[in-house]
Amino acid sequence: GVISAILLSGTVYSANMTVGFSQIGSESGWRAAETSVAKSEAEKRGITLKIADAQQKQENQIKAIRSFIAQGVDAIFIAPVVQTGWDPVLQEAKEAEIPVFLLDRNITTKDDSLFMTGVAADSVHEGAVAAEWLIKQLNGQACNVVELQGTVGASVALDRKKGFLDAVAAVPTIKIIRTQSGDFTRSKGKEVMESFIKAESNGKNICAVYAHNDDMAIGAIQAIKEAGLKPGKDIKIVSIDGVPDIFKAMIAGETNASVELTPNMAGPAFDALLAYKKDGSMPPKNIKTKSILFQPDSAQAQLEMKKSMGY
Ligand code: GYE
Repeated sequence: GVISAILLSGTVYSANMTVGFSQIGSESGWRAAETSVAKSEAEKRGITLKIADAQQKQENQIKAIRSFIAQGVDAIFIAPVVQTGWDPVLQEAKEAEIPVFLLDRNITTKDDSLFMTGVAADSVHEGAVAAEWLIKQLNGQACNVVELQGTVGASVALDRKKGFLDAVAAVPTIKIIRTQSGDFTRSKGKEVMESFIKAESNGKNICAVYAHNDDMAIGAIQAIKEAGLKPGKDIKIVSIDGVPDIFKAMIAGETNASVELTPNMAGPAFDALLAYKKDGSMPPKNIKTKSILFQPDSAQAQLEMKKSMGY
């Protein structure tokens, strides 16, 4: 009758559900967008979302996860700042029968049953897409590349590095002459780029920047300008994320390409959670989002689309 219809509809589960989200911090524009999309996706489904900001520290994430377990939340979402060291706290969640969903970064674990699914892009592929753009642009011309890496130990930094390296390994005229972490932030990206410029004949020895995210690319643009060079022209730039500010930089002619990734990581995780709570159905171990490269010709349209989506 009426009661079973309500039970079967699934909405009865979402209405009273609480999800704890251990977010990394606010290092980048992409991260801020992910947080705000998570809030609106929760609201759409009538789910209560509690967000804990870990300020880039795994120990803060572990504390937040323990507190979510103590509160008896219905599920835990984690954007894992680094790749290793999660098994003990995930074991605690498993013992408390709280399903865990990973967002936007991966972990290495001995036991895959410690999480339900991970929603993320293929970061090795993102690095390869960035490299292929550069290889095509250069068309055989020699090029010294500097690399701005993401947070040390983060899966996305390791994988974006690997994907790019593997692709350029086949092209002996492309050399990565310097590489360092800029921690995914604008300020660190700028600082590291300044030191690269100083060490490489005031930037004249640098042909291209590969930044693991847009914010570091934006920092690099500032450093290049301050050194009296033209970003996007004297030094080519390719990065990852597709945030509004990088499209603005493309429109200004100051950067060349970005591999977009959606900030909507929470939506697919909520859907997987609702399906699981409804009838126990298990999601695939990985839910992959797309990676599409954008260049200045489509920057205006992308910027408008992002705006209309509220990013
Ligand atoms: O690309 C970057 C960030 O983990 C996919 O983290 C995410 C990355 C994103 O802060 O901007």
